[in-house]
Amino acid sequence: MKENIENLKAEVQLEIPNITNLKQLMDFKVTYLGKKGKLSELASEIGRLANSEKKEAGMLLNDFKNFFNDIFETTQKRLEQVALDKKLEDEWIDVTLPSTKISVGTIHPLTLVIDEIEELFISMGYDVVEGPEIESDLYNFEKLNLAKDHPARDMQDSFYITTEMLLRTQTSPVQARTMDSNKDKTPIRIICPGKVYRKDDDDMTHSHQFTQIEGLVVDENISVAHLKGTLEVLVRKLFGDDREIRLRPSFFPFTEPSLEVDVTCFKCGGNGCPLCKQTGWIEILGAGMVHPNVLRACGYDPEKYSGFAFGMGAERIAMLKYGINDIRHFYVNNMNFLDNFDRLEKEDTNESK
Ligand code: 2NL
Repeated sequence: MKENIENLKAEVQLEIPNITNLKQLMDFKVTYLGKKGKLSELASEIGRLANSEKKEAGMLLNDFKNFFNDIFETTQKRLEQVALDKKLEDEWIDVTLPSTKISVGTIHPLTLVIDEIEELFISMGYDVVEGPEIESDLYNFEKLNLAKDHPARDMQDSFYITTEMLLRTQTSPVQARTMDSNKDKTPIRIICPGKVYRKDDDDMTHSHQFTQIEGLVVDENISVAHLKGTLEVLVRKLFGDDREIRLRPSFFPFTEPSLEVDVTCFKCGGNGCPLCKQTGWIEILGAGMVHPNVLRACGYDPEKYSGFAFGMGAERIAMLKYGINDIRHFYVNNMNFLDNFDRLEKEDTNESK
């Protein structure tokens, strides 16, 4: 037995240098210490030994097991280190390489203006309502007091899809739909932002597609005073607490009276500068009292109800607010413009904190 064990030890020592990975090491262990391994083979011979030899043989087997486990452990540690070194080598990363630039999206200036206005009006109890961009003649014109032969219809120069359907020229049809579908004819306070389309030639201040934000209030006893107060809150939110407004007579088919709204120049405070063309005033939006014909066409009794409405171009507001000189900037998705703008916006918000 003693000789057998010595041979087995020598065999192990001879073979161990040939083991180069952990899998081989595990197999190696099974070959020697496994259930049907070489040690078991020797152990099974104990039965055949004389009783006096059995004890020593048991100790020798045990000694081999310890011998093997020692070698196994050292080899395992060595091979684990080898495996780790290889993994580190394979997965080596050069942390000094320049990183890939991740561009972070910014909020579009038009979205900022729309969000700011929506937020203000929501705080005053208005609902934000949206509607279809492809409109019927009925809602885009007829219900808004532009009869079939009304000259304004030609003037609008619109994108017709059929004789009855067109790309909406304003967001007023959304408001007409809201009044129309309100079966109980209860008071209404809404603002309607959205894309509108007119057959304009594009230049610095005109675009065939732009963004309109309209507002509408319908209730009993609504007057121009309510309109003026509301617009004052709006322009002070957009252009600063010191702003004043003035109302000039104008004409829209859907309002009577109709008004043009000017705000005191936020650059020079009203003294005159290039931005306000030395007048001290900047034209900012159109407004008026909802025409009785419009109320009637949308199912409201003009004897009982009155209302005010206003409409503005979000692009114009954004251009004035952020000093943008060309309306086409909003639509070309030039990242230099949008990033630069984003920086201005951040400085702006930091200042106001
Ligand atoms: C402008 C002027 C305006 C309205 C829009 C309106 C809507 C209904 C009834 C009456 Cl349902 N009026 N909207 C009123 C006055 C002016 O827009 O310059 N927009 C760019």
